[in-house]
Amino acid sequence: MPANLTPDYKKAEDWYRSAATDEEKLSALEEMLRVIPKHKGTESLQADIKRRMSKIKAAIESGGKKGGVKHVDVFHIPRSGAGQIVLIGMPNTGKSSILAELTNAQVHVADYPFTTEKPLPGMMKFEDVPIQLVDTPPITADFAPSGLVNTLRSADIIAIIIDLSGDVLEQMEVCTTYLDSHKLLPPLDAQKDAEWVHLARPTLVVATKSDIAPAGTLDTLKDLTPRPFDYIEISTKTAAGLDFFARRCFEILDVVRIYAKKPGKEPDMKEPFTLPRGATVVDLAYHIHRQLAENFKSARAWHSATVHDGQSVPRDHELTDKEIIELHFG
Ligand SMILES: Nc1nc2c(ncn2[C@@H]2O[C@H](COP(=O)(O)OP(=O)(O)OP(=O)(O)O)[C@@H](O)[C@H]2O)c(=O)[nH]1
Ligand SMILES: [Mg+2]
Repeated sequence: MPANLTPDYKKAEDWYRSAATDEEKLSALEEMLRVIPKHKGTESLQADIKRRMSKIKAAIESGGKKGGVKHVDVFHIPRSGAGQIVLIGMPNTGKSSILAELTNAQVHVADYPFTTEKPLPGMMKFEDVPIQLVDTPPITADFAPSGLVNTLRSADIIAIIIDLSGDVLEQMEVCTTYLDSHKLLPPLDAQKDAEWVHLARPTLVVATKSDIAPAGTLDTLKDLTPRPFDYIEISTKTAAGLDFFARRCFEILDVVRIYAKKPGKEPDMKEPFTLPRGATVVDLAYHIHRQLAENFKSARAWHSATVHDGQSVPRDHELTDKEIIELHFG
């Protein structure tokens, strides 16, 4: 590893490591090449970055070709990490600023509207759990990019971004009307039996710019919004509420994190697996390796809420958050 790599380079490299798509990897590699200190000690690393860029470019081109025409759906963002949170909001409300603060993605923030033109993912961390945030182009009362609904459909959580220094009721109206028109919001009580219930995504309202908001704005918004949304107030300028935002996303995703341990070895405490709450030891085995899982024999658990450290657990043992699990295969 060449010495003298700068924090900017490390940030771009972290972005590359957490990138979910080839397109995002390519953007991160371009950034790595742009910021890498140019001296003799980094020459082979620069060459290596260029090699990786050509390989990814080739993969993007061949993968996207259909009958000779390249087809890339920029609105399709493959899910990655413990869950995907897609941000939606009117122009200039602070969507890209949230990614800029909480992820390594190099998004464009500006004080004029329509800065963001296509969705861009980045990885946020809650404790040791990576959670994917997706920035999107803005919507207005008259316009929304036609592909946006595809981005939203794959979301585990939709985050409605409301700028507290603007007209909050208009923003809420525009966002909920758009989401409702695509059946993406949980139905109001009167519509409980509606057949689209399964299409709706859990929704969180993120009220931004709390540092410059007139007092009481969020309370007015809550009082005048008929839906029982979960609200979080943040400022990307002061960082107020950002930790809480990450925690709420983790809680709403309702996943457990599990540290895997090989027999006779220390557990891997760096990269937990995340599974839906209620998942069992066998689900974990399948999650780790579908083929190996067929030969699953037994398991032991540590830091479990229900058994002693190192105790054998049955295949239907329900996993709890932060458990260490050792799997044995035949
Ligand atoms: N005071 C204050 N300004 C903020 C905050 N968050 C964002 N801004 C500013 O608001 C402006 C718009 O921010 P962006 O993050 O680009 O907004 P966006 O929603 O991504 O905008 P579009 O891409 O046009 O939809 C920029 O000038 C930011 O610096 C905040 O918490 N407090
Ligand atoms: Mg933006």
